[in-house]
Amino acid sequence: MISGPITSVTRTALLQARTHQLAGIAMTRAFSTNSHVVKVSSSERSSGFLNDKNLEIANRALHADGLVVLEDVIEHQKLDLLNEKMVTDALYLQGLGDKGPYNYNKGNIQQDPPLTSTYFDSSIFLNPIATQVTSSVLGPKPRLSFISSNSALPPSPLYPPSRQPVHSDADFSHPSSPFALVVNIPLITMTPENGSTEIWLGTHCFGKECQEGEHGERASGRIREGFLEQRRKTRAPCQPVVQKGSVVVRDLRLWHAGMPNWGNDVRVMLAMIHFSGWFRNPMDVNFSEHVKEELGKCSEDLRIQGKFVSEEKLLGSYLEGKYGNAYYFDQREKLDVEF
Ligand SMILES: O=C(O)CCC(=O)C(=O)O
Ligand SMILES: [Fe+2]
Repeated sequence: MISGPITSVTRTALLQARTHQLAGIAMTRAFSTNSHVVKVSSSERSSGFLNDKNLEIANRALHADGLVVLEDVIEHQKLDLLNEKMVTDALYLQGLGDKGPYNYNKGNIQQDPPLTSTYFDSSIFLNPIATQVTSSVLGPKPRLSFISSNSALPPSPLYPPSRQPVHSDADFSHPSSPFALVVNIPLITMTPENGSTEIWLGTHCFGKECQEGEHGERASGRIREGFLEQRRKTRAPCQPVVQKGSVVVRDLRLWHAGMPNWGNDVRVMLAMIHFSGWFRNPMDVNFSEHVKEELGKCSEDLRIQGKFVSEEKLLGSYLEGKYGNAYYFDQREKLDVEF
């Protein structure tokens, strides 16, 4: 089944008008502030492939908006098992305070999932529908070189509610064609109350000229105030409700912001990055050697950049990750060519 732009929220509030002058005639084009949602059927889910029409929607949404929501992709039970573990880990990481891997503020934590025999599940981390969608934009066999998550924690007296600045995770000069897509999987339904990410649809077309803060700084990639002001007039941001079981595919360049979690539950959102084969991102992911076989069976459409370490070593080290902007999302051997 195909659905167009989100229908759950009042549509009138979603449409903004933009006026174009074309050959002297005023034309009005409506831009929705909400994202396209593809409802995945049970036969698509079990075959691991979207039908052609749903793939078209996903592909066109990524080109036009820089984001698409795929609903009903992941089994809830699988998310629950991982969530229980990752919520405990998130609280531990937040407790590290200044030394912890927080992103912009201490209510938002960069957190790696344990890629061990108990928690690794290919239908989550290597989901074939997600890969079908990303490779329709990035080209065949995207590189998977980053598996992590962003956790929005409920406020506490020590860490009052705080929002991130609007930013792009592509905090470096980058191609103007799509080169990287983030596959986000929230482990619970994500709402404005529990810190659903603020997204600025259509902003994947902007470059580093809109940003301040250099790569390597904790608060890099921030969008300058003047650009935000201008963009808000054309297409305002939104904080979508994303149902549990959904996969959100987002262009790495898209402007967005982690928001305060006003609820009681930690909101963990997995983040796998798929890079185009030609984009020479050098990162790699640590997996337990116990998942080697499953990884081998499910990875023919992805080029996984990974290392296998013993389960014991991984369990002792997977929470030693860095904050988000410390990772290298750029490529090596950058070309010196003007486009
Ligand atoms: O947690 C979120 O909703 C987004 C976090 C984020 O964008 C970041 O830390 O770079
Ligand atoms: Fe971000």
